Parts: sequence; C-alpha cells; structure tokens
Amino acid sequence: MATPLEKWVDEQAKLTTPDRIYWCNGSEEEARRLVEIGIKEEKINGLPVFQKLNDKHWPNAYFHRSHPTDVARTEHLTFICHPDKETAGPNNNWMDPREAKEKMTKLFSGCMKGRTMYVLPYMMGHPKSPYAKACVQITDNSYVAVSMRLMTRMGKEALDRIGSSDDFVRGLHSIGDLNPDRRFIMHFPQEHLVWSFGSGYGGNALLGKKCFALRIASYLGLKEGWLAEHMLIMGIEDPKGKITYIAAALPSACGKTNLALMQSALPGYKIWTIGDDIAWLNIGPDGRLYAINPEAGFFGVAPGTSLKTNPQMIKTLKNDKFFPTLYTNTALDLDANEPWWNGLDGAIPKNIEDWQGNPWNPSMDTKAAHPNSRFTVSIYNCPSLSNEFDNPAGVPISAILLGGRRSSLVPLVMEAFNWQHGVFLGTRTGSETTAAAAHQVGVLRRDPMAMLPFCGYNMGDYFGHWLNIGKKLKQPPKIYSINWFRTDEDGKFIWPGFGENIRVIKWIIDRIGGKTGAKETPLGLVPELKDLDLSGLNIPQDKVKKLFAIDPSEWTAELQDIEKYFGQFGSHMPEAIWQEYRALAEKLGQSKSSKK
Ligand code: GTP
Ligand code: SPV
Ligand code: MN
Repeated sequence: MATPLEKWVDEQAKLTTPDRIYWCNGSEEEARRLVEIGIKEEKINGLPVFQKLNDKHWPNAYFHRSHPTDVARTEHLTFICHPDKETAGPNNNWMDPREAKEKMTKLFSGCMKGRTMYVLPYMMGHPKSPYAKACVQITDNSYVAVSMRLMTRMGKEALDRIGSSDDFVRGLHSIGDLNPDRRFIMHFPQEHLVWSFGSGYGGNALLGKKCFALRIASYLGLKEGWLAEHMLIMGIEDPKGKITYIAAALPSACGKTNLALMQSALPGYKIWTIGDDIAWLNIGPDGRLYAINPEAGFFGVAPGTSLKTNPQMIKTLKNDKFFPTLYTNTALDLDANEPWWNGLDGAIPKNIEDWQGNPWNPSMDTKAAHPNSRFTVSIYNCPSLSNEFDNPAGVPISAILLGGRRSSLVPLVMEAFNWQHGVFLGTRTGSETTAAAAHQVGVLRRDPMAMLPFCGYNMGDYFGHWLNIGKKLKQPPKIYSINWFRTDEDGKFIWPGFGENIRVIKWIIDRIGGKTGAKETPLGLVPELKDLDLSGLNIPQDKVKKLFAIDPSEWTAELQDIEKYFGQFGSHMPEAIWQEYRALAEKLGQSKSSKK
C-alpha cells in the first residue's frame, strides 16, 4: 500500500505531468549533479540556471540570475487561505481556500511538462529535536532544489520521521512561466499546505523558509503553545566565559544576519551564531523560553557585506566545507569570473556586468548588484557557529530584542518595564521599508515584531498569544527595543552599527546580570550614558544624546498612526495592549489623542 507521502506525490504528478520524478537525498554528490544539470540542461528565461564562477577566492561559487521581475518577495501576491477572512486578519491578503485551490489547480495543470519534478524531503530543526517538523517540497527547478539542501536538513532523516504517517508539511512549487500575472503564493494553514506558482525567488519559492517556518508555523504555534518568529538567535560570551543567549527580531534587510555574525568591537566579547532569520520559541521543561533555528543555512543580503561590516560572513562564504555557495542577482567581475557587489572590499573591478547582464561602471547611477541580491550558504561554513546549533533542546533565551529601521523618534536601545510592556513595544514597532520585498522603499509602515508579512493569522490574536506565552513562562526574557538607524541633520546614520552594536548588547547583558542601572523615560528604560561603553568611539556627546532624544511633540503623529493601526484589529486587539497605549499617551502628555 502506498504511504500518504507516496500518494500525495503521485497526485501532484498527475496534476503537473512532469517528464520525470526525482526524489532528492540531500547528498553532496547529488547537489553536484543538480548544479551540472542547472548549468547544461535546465534554462530559465532562456538562461542556464547556474553559471560556474572562479573557485580561487570564492570556493564552490555558482551564479544564478533570476527573472528581472522576480527578485524579491511579492507580498501583494501572497495569500493566507483560512476558511474565514477574519482568522487571516487585516494583516493578510485572504482568499477562500476553495477559490484559491481552483485558481491554483488551473495554473499547476500540466505545468511541469518537459521538466523534472524534484521531491525534497526535509526537516525544519534538528531531526532529534522535539520542536522540529518534517516537511516535503515539490519543485520543478534545480536552483530551488539545491538551495533547499543548503537551507534545511534534507534527506533520509526526514523520510524516516514521516514514515507511513501523514504528519508532514506539504509544499508544491513550480516556477511556471514567471509571468507576474500568474504568480501566487497560497498558504492553507489548517492543512499545513503551501502552493506557490510563478516565482523562483527565495522567500516565494524556498517553501521551508517564510512560507512554512513563519506563516504556517506561526499558526501551528498558536494552536500548540509556541512562537514562530522572524528572529536571529545568538550567544554572547563575556570576558569571563559566560554565554548569554538572545533572540532579536528586525524586519527584512534591517540587520539580523549582520548582528547574528557580529565580530565584537569590544575586546573580550565573542559572538556565537545560532540563526540569522527564524527562531522557533518553545517553553522548555524548566519553564524558560528555548529557541531553535529551524534552518540550516543563510540566505543573506549581499550588498554591503564586507570584511569591514561582516568579516564572519566573508569567512563563511570563503569556506569550502559545504557544497555549494550560490550568488543570486549579484554583479560579476568578468575578468576574474567572480561575484561582486556594492560595498565589497577592495578596488572596484574594471570589467563589471550588472545583475541583469549589462556592462556597468561606477559613474552610472544604477546599482551593479540588485539591492536584494543574495548569497545562499550552509550555516556549517560559519566560523562563529555555536556548539549549541545542533542541540535538539535549543538554547535558553535571556533577552528578546525588537527593532526596526527608524531615522527618528525611536532611541538606540530601551528596556521594557515588563513582559506586557515589551509586547506593546513590539506591537507598535514601525520600520522604513527595504528592497527585500517588491514595494516602494523607505516608507514607514507598522511591522509588529518584524512579522507583518509573515504572521499566518490575525495579528490581534498574535499579540494575545505573545501575552499568554509570557504568563506561562517562569522566567520571561527581558524585552528591549533597538534602533541602529537614527540619522543626523545630514541624513547620515549616527550610530556606527555592525561590530559596534556589541556596546548596546553589553549594556543589555549587564542589565540581565543586574550589574547596571537604567533611567526611566515615558517610552521605557534607557542607559545612563556613563553605563554605555563608548570607549574608543568618536561620537560627539551631543550626537549620543540625539540617539536617545525623546521629543513628545514628534510623537503626536506617531501615536495617531499606532492608534489607527491597532484599531484595524477591532475585538481581536488585546485590552492589555490598549492599556499600555493609553499609559504611553498619558506619559507623553497626549492622553487626549487616545480614544479607547
Ligand atoms: P533579511 O535577510 O531580509 O531578513 O535581512 P536581515 O535582517 O538579515 O538584514 P541584514 O543583516 O542582511 O542587513 C541588511 C542591510 O542592513 C545590510 O546591507 C546593511 O547595510 C544594513 N545593516 C545591517 N546592520 C546594520 C547596522 O548595524 N547599522 C547600519 N547602519 N546598517 C546595518
Ligand atoms: C526576508 O525578506 O526577510 C528574507 C529573505 O529573509 S526571504 O527568504 O526572501 O524572505
Ligand atoms: Mn528575513
């Protein structure tokens, strides 16, 4: 008798009619073969899927150029298909599941004719972890198959875990014809199912990542009592050798990867990386919050990555341990046949081809690499990988950092008064948009806990779930708001960021250890300037003050925007968050603006 998995694969094959079906085992030998197929046989948009690059400085490097209309997540084409619209909430595009399936069935009908169907069994999380989930993705694209080998734990362990059960997350993907009019990313949280058509871009096509590990998993977390979050996880070793684990949520392209691999600018501190994008947070047997990274690779923003900003990532990319390393929509140094992007170390090469294959030179006002060009690399290549990465139990989290990209208003760092206030800090977070999704860049939008594009249900209920988790924790982590992106009169970042962020983290660790005080403001607790280690940094005192400036008059519009945002969630909005809102408005002397 066929197992539920075999039956499902068979049904998808009947629908999509591929020429061949190939079950991936996740081995290196197989990845080498798939890359060869991507170089010699498979084409996208008339171009080979992979181009081999020079191995001398960038081991195992392969280049992938995606369709020019397919270079970022497409939030307007992403739907959450709960049976009723209210469960999806105002934060999501919604479609009736029946209507969505009808639409998608038409698109998927016969779409793999002439192509190979790759069946990818994979684990999100360590196979031995009680928090891990087994999944299977089907795709018709070798770039996606190879990327999934890097980003997940693919192969036999997932198949063993699934066995003859039907307890696995299903993902059906086809790049279709890459026509944006026929591009949809449909989520069916109740069925643990994703259908994605018409895109080969990371967040749309690597279904283990945002589609499952956040959108579907956040809904599973609501049902099962845990949290799936858009967070990095890191350990910070202090000069005495004590390691403190923290998780941090920042919206897309706002600094998670850079923070997770940070090289400390303060002597004696060392960073251990566990994850750079997604954290699953569970209440452990001792009542503390434990984090695992369900992924096994980095899909990171290339531009700006250099020995100066992120030396550990450059070392990760230059490590030849795990095959292969992919570069998507970067520029190329044609003389060296190497990847190149704006901000990379060294002189600008003479003979550059931009991400679309056109000649490029620095006098042009375009970017050589697409602003959302990315590398895909195994986490096992990372020299700062924590020994705890493969610990099935995860790591105990002492602090949660919630941040955004704000050129004004929001201080560099701020501690919440308590868990409920911390949740409020997260719910009201705003951030200026980036190139990680296809929309206008630099526009302020509310992005609670950096989860706006990734919460698979009504965000009002999500806020309530956060509050409930806090109540169940014996020792809830302290919550902090962070903002690396405040600018001066000339529009320049005031805070140097990157490795210097350790100075903020050090204050946080000192707070956790009860070693330092804090100053109360209407917004939260901020450092006394004497407690923030700025030694060796050349920031004038008035600029430092500016990093923490709170001007109540600037907050009028902000409070109105927050109130409007919260109002959308109607009866789903927890009263406790409104209470926090009213308390803040009152402290800022603006209680009149609060209606509720
Ligand atoms: P996703 O992979 O999209 O989720 O992004 P991410 O949150 O991992 O962001 P990442 O670390 O890749 O950073 C994105 C961009 O933010 C980089 O190109 C950097 O230029 C910039 N950035 C990261 N950290 C800092 C910082 O501390 N200060 C400043 N000014 N910029 C930073
Ligand atoms: C993000 O956009 O937050 C990313 C890249 O991490 S993607 O996988 O495309 O979502
Ligand atoms: Mn991300």
